[in-house]
Amino acid sequence: MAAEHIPGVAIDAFELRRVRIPLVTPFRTSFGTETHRDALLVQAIPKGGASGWGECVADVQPLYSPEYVDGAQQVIERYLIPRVFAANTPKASAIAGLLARVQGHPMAKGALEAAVLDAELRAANVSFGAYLGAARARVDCGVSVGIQTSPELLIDVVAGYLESGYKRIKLKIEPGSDVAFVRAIREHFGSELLLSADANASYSIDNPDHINALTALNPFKLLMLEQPLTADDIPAHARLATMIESPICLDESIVTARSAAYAISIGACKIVNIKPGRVGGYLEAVKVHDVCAANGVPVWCGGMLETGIGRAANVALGAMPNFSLPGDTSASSRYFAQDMTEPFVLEAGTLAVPTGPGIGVDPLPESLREFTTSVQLIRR
Ligand code: OSB
Ligand code: MG
Repeated sequence: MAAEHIPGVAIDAFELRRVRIPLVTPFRTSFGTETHRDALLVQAIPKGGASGWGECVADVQPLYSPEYVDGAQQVIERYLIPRVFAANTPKASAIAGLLARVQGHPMAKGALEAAVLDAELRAANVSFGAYLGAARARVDCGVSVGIQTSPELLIDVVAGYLESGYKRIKLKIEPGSDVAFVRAIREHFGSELLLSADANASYSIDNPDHINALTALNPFKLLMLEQPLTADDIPAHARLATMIESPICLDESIVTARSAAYAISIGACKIVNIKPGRVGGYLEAVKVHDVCAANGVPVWCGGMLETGIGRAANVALGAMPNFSLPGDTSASSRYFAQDMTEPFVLEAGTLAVPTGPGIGVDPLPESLREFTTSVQLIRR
């Protein structure tokens, strides 16, 4: 379903809603520990018909990327929504162009575009999956496991996820919490386990201890090593790729389809993690998918601890043909005791692509009541 065939919808107002939901277990990465998901939900309210929803994946602190949720909300209110309103009834496919003059802020832009796109698709009675060209009804799921205090504890945590049916385990690592943890998991669960590691940019190519540690991962046959080095140094990843055996996957470095094409062309990555928020929205995410497909580079859908709103759209994206590796799109229960939407439930290691109009899910009234911390209505 090409974008040109979906009519635009006149948006009367946007609601910016903050929700704060406790995580079932703290999530520790090389850049910090999260105990809650503090999300910004963007609701595009048309004159008539169903609202569209988008989830902004910016975190509370600017540690994964320069964006942070308070800043995202402010930039949406001050600089993004006025441009959308000034254009009258822009289609979702025109929004990235309207916002291009505003530098950066991909997560803020992506959330606004997602809300408008969802409103359009609901009005046209087309599901996100159908719109994106989903190639399958269910997507394979992996799980991203936070840094634990000991390898023994990590084995217990991973065992629990494998019992639930997850098809791939991703271990968060950082210098000092790497080789012993990966070795413990590989030795305990065997060579068949699809196992990857995500460093969140915490290693330096100039630090011999760091390079020794990454080289020491070679025997453990990782499916991939995700974003070992700083986001803005794609060439360093190409150099590292000649020094280690683990295939490199880029996350933070890939901010546009252009950067994906560049990274692939210089041999900086063999796999790409696609996060719609990081690249400025689902439409740019499709372009990243297409560039990778054209170069024979497999992709998978990353995650940012989304609520059911963002998850629904991510699962639809993950059903596109070149999403050939299990994603970080885990079940609701991996994150929350109660989600914003009906929970996404893992079955045989997969989640179902929603089939209803738009993202196919709605926030539950009781979750809106329980988790909302503020609401801001911005009228045309
Ligand atoms: O690097 O992929 C990452 C979560 C927050 C920020 C960055 C990352 C992650 C994850 C978790 O790995 C993915 C998820 O389960 O949503
Ligand atoms: Mg990552």
